Amino acid sequence: MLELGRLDDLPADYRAALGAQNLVPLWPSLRAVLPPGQPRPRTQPTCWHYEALRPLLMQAGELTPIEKAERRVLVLANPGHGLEKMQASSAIYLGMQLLLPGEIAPSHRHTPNAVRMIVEGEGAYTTVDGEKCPMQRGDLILTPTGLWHEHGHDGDAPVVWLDVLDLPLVYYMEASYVEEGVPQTISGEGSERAYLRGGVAPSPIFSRNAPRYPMLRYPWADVRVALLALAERQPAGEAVQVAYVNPETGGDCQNILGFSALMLRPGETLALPARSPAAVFHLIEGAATAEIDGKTFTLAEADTCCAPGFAPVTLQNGSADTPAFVFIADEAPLHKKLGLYEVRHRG
Ligand code: GTQ
Repeated sequence: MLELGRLDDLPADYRAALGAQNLVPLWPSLRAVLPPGQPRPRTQPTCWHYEALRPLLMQAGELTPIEKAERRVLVLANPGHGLEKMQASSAIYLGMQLLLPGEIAPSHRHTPNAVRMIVEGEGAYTTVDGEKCPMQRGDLILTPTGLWHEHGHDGDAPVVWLDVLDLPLVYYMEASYVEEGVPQTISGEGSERAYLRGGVAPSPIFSRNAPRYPMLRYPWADVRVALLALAERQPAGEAVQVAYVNPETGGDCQNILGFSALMLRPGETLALPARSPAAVFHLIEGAATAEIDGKTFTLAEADTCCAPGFAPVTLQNGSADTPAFVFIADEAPLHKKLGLYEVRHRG
């Protein structure tokens, strides 16, 4: 590829004249914005170990009352983007949130979509659009764009969850904002039970009015059962993976980020192809290693790591007799909608 002219090849007075008219020459930056062959992600393979993070999160509980935080969160920031950008990848934001017994994180709604993956503790709940969603370890709770949500805690020990938002993308789009609300009136609970049996959905055929987000809570107990059943019939070498879908459409449960759960059988190694979207891996149960672009991370329970787009990823169960369960968030729905989605199988 031809080497192009640089900015400092140009006379200073010419550059100043361009700047004064809000003009920029393309050619000194052409290779940076259109790199050959594949992107040059800022996103770096990065791992956040829960054992190291937890004491700092608990310290935040002592240092900052909930009234002074609204959401008491330590953000898992990718150094490749600069910590202050609070990004795990170009579109993914990750945060570990702490709620102490009796605390309330008040009702609000915002344009970014959020989900929570519950990491630790009992007795907390999120109320989403009037539905009370109890939090148990491994549950996935959606708070899609525009829906009111607040968190409360009736238990007696700290509760921690992982927040996954598309905040960096929505912020970049200059579309990010929040509205404050009032405490919600709880109108129901357990709507996910209507979808518990695959193949049937609530269907009063004379008044069909499926909600846009019919399922807000995906209990881990149910997802785990589905994975174990799948593992029995899936040929060895094929991934045991389920997607969190909208049970009305079968499509992704949210618009921008995709979510799935993966089981690694005892001793299993899974070489994933390089794909254009960035991805996040969070270990729900067991022990595993993740090799991302040649960097290997050892994952204990509640550890989280992220992979840039176009990076080959190899996941390995660290145990010979126990399965490992991984929660995955990725930018695939976004890439597919934009027509940018690519898979590159290893040569
Ligand atoms: O719990 O509503 O990590 O609004 C960042 C922004 C969590 C939340 C975050 C939020 C929330």
